[in-house]
Amino acid sequence: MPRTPAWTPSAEQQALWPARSGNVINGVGEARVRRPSPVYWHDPDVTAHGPLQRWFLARLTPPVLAARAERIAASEVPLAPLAATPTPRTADEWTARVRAVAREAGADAVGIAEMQPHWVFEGHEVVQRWVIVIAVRHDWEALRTAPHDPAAAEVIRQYGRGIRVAKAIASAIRGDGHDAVPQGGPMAYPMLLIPAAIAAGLGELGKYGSLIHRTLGSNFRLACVLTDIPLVASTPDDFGADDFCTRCRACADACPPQAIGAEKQLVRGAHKWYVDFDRCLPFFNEHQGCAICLAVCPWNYPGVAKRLVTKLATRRARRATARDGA
Ligand code: B12
Repeated sequence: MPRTPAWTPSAEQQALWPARSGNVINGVGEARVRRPSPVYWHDPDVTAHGPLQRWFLARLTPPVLAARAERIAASEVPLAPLAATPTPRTADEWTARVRAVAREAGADAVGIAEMQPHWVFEGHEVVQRWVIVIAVRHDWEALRTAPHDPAAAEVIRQYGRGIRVAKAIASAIRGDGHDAVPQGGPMAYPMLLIPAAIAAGLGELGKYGSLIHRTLGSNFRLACVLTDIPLVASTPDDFGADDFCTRCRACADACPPQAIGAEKQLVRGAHKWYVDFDRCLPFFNEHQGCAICLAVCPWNYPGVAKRLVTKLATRRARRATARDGA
């Protein structure tokens, strides 16, 4: 299929565009592993693209503003007080409890990873040892309308659900006498969620820079909880999505600003799929968040993820047999 013709940002956005490239801020081409620099969804006064972030928020339409009000209400609910007597539990017991609370609170997936310093944005600090990562699914019928209002409203509604689930987990841990801190979007800090989610066994990085989970596809939002209770780390889940993305061009062909490349790139010491920030952001901004890449991804069509996982496992087994027989 031919690529969608190139899209041009409005004059209004072009006038706000900073001299500094977001790709340079993100460390494209850098071989050294380093912490990410704040680029977007940080304090707009301290980032080069801050004026564009303000412009985005000033243009939200009424359905999106209604979802935003729900999301803000969820983020204002206070955490449970820290109980005076800490409940002792083993790492296995805590892990089972955290998973149960997460599911009860509505998480569609949950995983645990040991915190890594290079996930934390410059200028921020995470002192806790563990990160509990949760995923909450978007309603598919709403999400598939991207880049239109229903998808934008759904994304924000799920930010609200993400923070509600993260707070439920943090409150349960605090109720048992141990501290825990929730993190939910849309603001980015203190840490990057995707590398933590990969380490926590929630899936693989897709060509379009979002995470692909073996049953949810990429049709979800992430949130997390930081804590020091003893926990058991999950195992990364490599089910073949990366290989699939190498052959698939659905997102790259459908992306109006052509922000998704065919090849992986070196970014802050990791060779990975990378979305061109300078191309993605203007379209994202003009459409209250876009998400066309999620809407066209085969992994997100209802019922498809399970079939793809089976197909990829069969392909792998066939390759292994051919190798062993060679
Ligand atoms: C800033 C931001 C954006 C910016 C810029 C992204 C960019 N590529 O530069 C804009 C506004 C353009 C954007 C767009 C989108 N975003 Co966004 N974004 C974020 C945010 C808040 C911070 C990420 C960031 O600063 N990236 C800039 C630099 C660090 O990017 P990077 O080096 O290329 O790293 C990216 C990935 O490669 C991965 N990553 C980072 N380090 C490493 C290391 C390894 C080894 C690997 C494998 C991966 C990996 O994480 C980064 C995610 O952008 C995160 C939430 C969070 N706290 O993590 C959500 C987040 C990544 N976005 C998300 C989504 C879904 C989107 C959109 C589809 C929009 C939408 N309406 O939903 C598009 C997709 C475009 C894209 N993937 O880049 C989701 C992803 C959910 C999922 N299924 O994985 C997140 C996690 C928000 C959430 N809470 O759910 N986003």
